[in-house]
Amino acid sequence: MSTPWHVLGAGSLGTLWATRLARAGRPVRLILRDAARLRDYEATGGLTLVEHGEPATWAVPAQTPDHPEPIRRLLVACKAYDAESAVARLAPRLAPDAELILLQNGLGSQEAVAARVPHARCIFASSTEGAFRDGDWRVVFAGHGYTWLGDAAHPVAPIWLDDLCAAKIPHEWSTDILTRLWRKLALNCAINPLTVLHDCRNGGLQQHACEVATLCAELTDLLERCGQPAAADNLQQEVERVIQATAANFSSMHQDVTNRRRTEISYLLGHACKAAERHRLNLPHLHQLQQRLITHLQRLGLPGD
Ligand code: NAD
Ligand code: KPL
Repeated sequence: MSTPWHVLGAGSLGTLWATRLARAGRPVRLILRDAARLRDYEATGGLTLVEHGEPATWAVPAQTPDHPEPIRRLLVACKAYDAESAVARLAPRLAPDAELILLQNGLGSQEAVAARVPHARCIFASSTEGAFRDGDWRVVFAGHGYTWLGDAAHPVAPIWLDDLCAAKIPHEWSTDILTRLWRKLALNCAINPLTVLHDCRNGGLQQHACEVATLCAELTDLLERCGQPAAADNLQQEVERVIQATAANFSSMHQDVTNRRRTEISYLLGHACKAAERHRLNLPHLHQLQQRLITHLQRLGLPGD
């Protein structure tokens, strides 16, 4: 039998991956937080993916983190702020040749995970696919996109990309995954916090073009100082293009705040501000944006980290 995919986190992306792999006949195991979640899942009977309005349920087997089965391939599909502790719990189960695929947005969590499991291969991912939960164990496939995968330390692609082809998960092996992650982080820093502070859709930022341009200039300086000139290339133009192309959408951070969920601010703006400090780069607008956002979140009773 082919190597099982252990999927840590049965949320939006975890379900999107687990159901497509299961549909393609690949062995998949969900790892749920604890015995209570496992009972609840088993009573429901499976994971439901709604695609083009059509729900389909897959009885993907599930287990808790203390299950004895060794793990060779782990898809880490929790939020950035949960990834390190969730993987640390699984470290004793990882086989010597284990590979982890890290789906987290932003930067910072990947390094923290890799430090916890120094013998495992950690593959970083950046995804433009979109999914959201519309009930327990039920996810809607909202936006078709692409997932780039890469390993900054070893450029050779893993053989299991065949499983992604079979599962019809659009993907590409990337030899510059850090550039992709930095570029996405910069886009998210220029757009998402402002949509929260101005309480608007992405298109609403067209009324705040100067603020966006000032942030893009500082983010460009940061990317260049961090050795990421390709990620800095024409950043402002790309931000303006994304604002226009997604004008009717609410950013993911805006959606988190609306749903009173913790944001991933520490792995986006927080990571950018820390990198600037490390390089002794003075970026006053980015810093002020971080302070305004933290104050705003705390006023709403949400975590500021
Ligand atoms: P989500 O909140 O829907 O799912 C995360 C799941 O992980 C939850 O079910 C949570 O209970 C589970 N979890 C957390 N800690 C756990 C633990 N210790 N053990 C077991 N389960 C645990 O999150 P999501 O939207 O799927 O996002 C995951 C990552 O992917 C984020 O970094 C996000 O920014 C990124 N991302 C999401 C989308 C999307 O459309 N949802 C798109 C691109 C990138
Ligand atoms: O990726 C995004 C998000 O909402 O997180 C966009 C808005 C497209 C860029 O910041």
